[in-house]
Parts: sequence; structure tokens; C-alpha cells
Amino acid sequence: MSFWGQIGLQEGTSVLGVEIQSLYDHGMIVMLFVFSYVGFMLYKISISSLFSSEYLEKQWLEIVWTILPCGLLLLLGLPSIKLLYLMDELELPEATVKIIGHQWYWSYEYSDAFGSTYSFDSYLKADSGLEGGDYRLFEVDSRCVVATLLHMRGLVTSDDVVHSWAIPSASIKADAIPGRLNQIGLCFLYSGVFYGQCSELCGINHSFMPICVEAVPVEIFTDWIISNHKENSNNNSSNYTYLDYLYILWKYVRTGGSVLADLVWKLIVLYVWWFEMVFYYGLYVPAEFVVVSSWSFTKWTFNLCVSFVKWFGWFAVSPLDASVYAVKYVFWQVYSGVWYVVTKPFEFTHWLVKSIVKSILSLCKFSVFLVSSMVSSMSSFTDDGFKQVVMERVNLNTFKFLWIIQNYYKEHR
Ligand SMILES: [Cu+2]
Repeated sequence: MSFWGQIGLQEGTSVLGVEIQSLYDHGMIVMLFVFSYVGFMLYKISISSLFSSEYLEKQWLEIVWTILPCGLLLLLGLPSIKLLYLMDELELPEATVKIIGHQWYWSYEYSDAFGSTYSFDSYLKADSGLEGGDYRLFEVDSRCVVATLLHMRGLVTSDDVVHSWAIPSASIKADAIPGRLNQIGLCFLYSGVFYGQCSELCGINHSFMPICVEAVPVEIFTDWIISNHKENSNNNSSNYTYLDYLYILWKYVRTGGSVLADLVWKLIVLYVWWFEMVFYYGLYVPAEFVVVSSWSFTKWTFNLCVSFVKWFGWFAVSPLDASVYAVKYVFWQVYSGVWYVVTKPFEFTHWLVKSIVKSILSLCKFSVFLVSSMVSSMSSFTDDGFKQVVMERVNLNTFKFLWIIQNYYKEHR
């Protein structure tokens, strides 16, 4: 949450929140560049007497100052459009929270597990009820509970007037409109309690209907869902036949076998990959570098130093001879170069063309690398390692969630 004297946005707590806040920083950098440039030009023009005819007509300048702002707008627009799309598009979430605004409290409903209709109201905690560490006007009696790093969805609506459900640190804000469902993604990066406030003027107690989300690990969330379901349903009787038990046993064996096979396969892949990486990067690449590059360079430098030292020794003994030799040597080097060009024009042209093509190719390669890295940085602000970790954790949590729910369902169908 915000703190006193804070400048800028809160630290991102959701997957998209991190990206959105990076977009803000990115936009700020572009704006800083534009403002500095415009300010500098304003200053420069204001102190110039403007007598140069170059200032009255300059075609290439017109072209540059048309194309450059286009590029800047693209730089701002493309990541923004991508994030807008990602915020709106929620595909197959694992669990849903219905968020309903009332005058003047929120209510939350967890209704997609086993057709249960578990719901509760969330009121502001009165000052008299605050405990140590509670935030005044932020704490509620029952928090909205979500799982950390699980693909969850919030459906926001209202019972009476328009409200707005907002968590600034997760970059979430959705209007709660009567008769309409708005969809938001709830994928928090880590466990904790996150605060927000109703963000659409809804009446006299608009300031007193805070939003308090508690993100917990997926195991705790699932246990919480199940315990609520147990409390809210009286369908606890089980009348299994031995065939049912046999079927359940078979399913366990089958799932266990496939999990074990998957694990072994992954271990093999990991081992092969590790082997390859260790040998390639740990031995082959450094060895190649040391042997090929450093060794030849060291040899060349050493030989050069040795000949210099020899020459200086000679110079100390007989300066005239040494000087004559040096002049002859330099002349011979230049002469042999010219001789090579004159006598072997085809070889020389071949060498020249080869070097030019080589340098052009490396320049092209570098430009492609620069453009591709720019495009990849524009498509996402977080690095691939972060995304990899998030994907792995979300996959693992989805598996855990479905595993626990499925097992509970098997016992209480
Ligand atoms: Cu409100």
C-alpha cells in the first residue's frame, strides 16, 4: 500500500501490475526525452536572431520531425495496446470470485466449486475494532481471499449504484455497474494483504467501503474453499461399493504411474541438458577462447616486444646501422604492400571485397540484433527468466489446486 511521502506508483504485486508499472516508467523516459529536446530547442530558438535562410526551408528536417514522433508514438502505443489486450483477455481461469458492490460494502461470492454458493459481506472495520497493525479505514471484517500465482478471475458487478473495485498495487480497477459483469484477472505474485478503495463516487459512505484482498498460497486457498464448502453443504454421506474403491485405486495407480514416468523423463532431459551446458560453456567455450584468441594474440605481442627490445639493443651499439635498417624495414613493408596490389590485382580485389562484405554482414547482424532486442523489450518489460518462473509456478499451482479439489470431489461426490 501507499506510504507517506511516496513518489510514483506502488510496487507491483500482480503479474500484469508489474508490466503496467514498467509501461509507466517507459512512458516517463520517452516524455523526459521529448520535454528535454523541446525545451532545448525553445531555448535555442529564443536566443537566436533567426537570420539563417536554413531555418526557413529544410526538407530533410521536415522528414525527420515527421518520422521521429511517429516512432515515439509507436514506442508508447504498441506496449500499451498489448497490455490492454492482456488485461481484457482471460482464458479458462481456475477459480472465480464474484465481487458485488453495495451501498456501502462489498460482498464476495465463491460459487464455481461444486456448485456451492459460499458468499459473505465485507464491511469496514470500525475504529473500536482495530487491532495492532491494522490500517484505519482500510481494514475489513472479512477479506476477499485469492490464491497466489493461480489463474483466477474476478467478476465485478453492483447491486445498486455504480462502484469501482480497485487495487492500485496490482493495477486493477473495474467499474461495478448494475446489470453488467466486468471481468478482471487476479494473479498475485506473492502472498500478502493488498488494499484498495471504492473508486467511483457512490454516495455518502463512498469513502468507507474499502477493498482488502488476502493472497494466500494455493494449498491454503483450496483448503479454505473446501472447508467452506463442507460447512455450507450437508452432502457428506458416502455410500461406496467395493467397485468404486477399486476404480479409485486404479485411478491413483494410473496417475501415480504417469507422474512417475513424467518425472523420470524430465530428469533425463534435465541431465542431458546439464551435461551439454556444463561441457559446452564450462569447458569447450573458455578453452577455445583461451587457445585460439588469447594464445595467438599473446604470441604476436610477445614477438613484437622481443623484436623491439632486440632493435633497441642494436640501436645502443650502432645507432646508424639500426636507423638505416628501420627505415629500410618500413619502406619494405609499404613497398611490398604496393607490390602485392600491383602484381596480384585479382587476389587483392578478392581480399578487399571479402573484407568489405564481412564488415557489412557483421554490421547487418548487429542491426538485426539491435532491432530484435528492441522489439522484444517493447513486447514485454519483464525478462524471460521472470516470465519462465511465473509460468512454472502458475502451472504448478494449477496442478496442486486441481489435484486437491479433485481428490475432495472423489471422496464427496
Ligand atoms: Cu462505492
